[in-house]
Amino acid sequence: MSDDRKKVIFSAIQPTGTFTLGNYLGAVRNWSPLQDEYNCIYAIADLHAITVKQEPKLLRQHTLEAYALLLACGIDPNKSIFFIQSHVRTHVELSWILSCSTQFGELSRMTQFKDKSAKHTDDVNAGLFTYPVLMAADILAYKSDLVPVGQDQKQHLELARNIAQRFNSRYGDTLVVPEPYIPKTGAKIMSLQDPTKKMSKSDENPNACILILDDKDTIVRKFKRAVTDSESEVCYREGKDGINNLMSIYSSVTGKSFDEITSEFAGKGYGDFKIAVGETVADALASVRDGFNRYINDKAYLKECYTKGAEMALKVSSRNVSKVYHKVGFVDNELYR
Ligand code: ATP
Ligand code: LTN
Repeated sequence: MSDDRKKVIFSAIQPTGTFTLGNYLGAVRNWSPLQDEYNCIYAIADLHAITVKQEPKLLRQHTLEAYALLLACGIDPNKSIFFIQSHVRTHVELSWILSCSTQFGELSRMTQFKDKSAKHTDDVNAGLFTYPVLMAADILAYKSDLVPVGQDQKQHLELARNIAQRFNSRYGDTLVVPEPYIPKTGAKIMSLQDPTKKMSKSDENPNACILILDDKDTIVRKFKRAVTDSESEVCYREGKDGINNLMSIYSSVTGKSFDEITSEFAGKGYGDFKIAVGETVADALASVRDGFNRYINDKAYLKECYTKGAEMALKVSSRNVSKVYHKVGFVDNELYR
């Protein structure tokens, strides 16, 4: 019964490729510890993924891989509602309603739209433009209280809040206005080759990012090649972007403070530090890799989990969305579950 008073958390991740250490430390690693304290709802955002061109076969594969990977990261389908976004039709339905409470001007100001439309000039499609409305629907369909997101998604969350407030003032209190949830850990991880840029799975240089499924040798090799500076002291200081990034990574994985890390490596060079960071990261990711290999090879279990997740998600969201339909003035539909 006390479950009813738990706050609702919603988050999602796009299956646009293999996840990086940035996605892991900045996002998905923080999701599993929330499961005991909150009612967590997590999705693989495949509808969002097609706003940029995807090879259909690969999208299907990446979606299942993302699902398996999150199970390996500790998302427990018995504790959370964990599903594939396209399996739950209410997201698209609510998205249309919300788009009629969203202004063209505010969508035009979204920096992700500006960046992505500049990057994919041959395909500036309407989905890329209305992407944040679908994201608002994901969140608002579950009356979510809190949304864990990285810095890059904050503007979209702010828009979701504005849409909810606008809808409520037009139609009466219906939608819950969500708050951002900033995890205690979750540093922004930078590229190993250009530490002024975010580590990103779409980086063309394979040495720039650590993939969650890289093996130990590859991880250590990439860290050995990480760009640093011409000094030799391991300490966190402005201007030492490469070392600062390695220190953030090491600190996120071990829980050690920057001062502790500086003492640990006093008198040692960058070479030793890079190897230590590489080995520590590889060891931390080993259990995720093992779990992934187990889940991805058990398609029947995956299907059982995502089917159950979608059933539960549809049940909760259709209750909320049918209230929205009613408020808007649609004739009640007996067929709407
Ligand atoms: P793309 O290269 O396709 O833009 P991406 O690797 O930047 O992808 P997203 O799918 O946009 O990743 O992000 C998924 C989640 O991971 C978001 O919550 C985002 O904040 C987080 N995230 C992505 N990259 C990093 C990073 N380098 N450091 C910390 N968090 C990150
Ligand atoms: N746009 C997000 C993924 C995403 C999301 C959401 C995050 C889709 N729907 C709802 C939080 C809440 C991304 O690319 N990281």
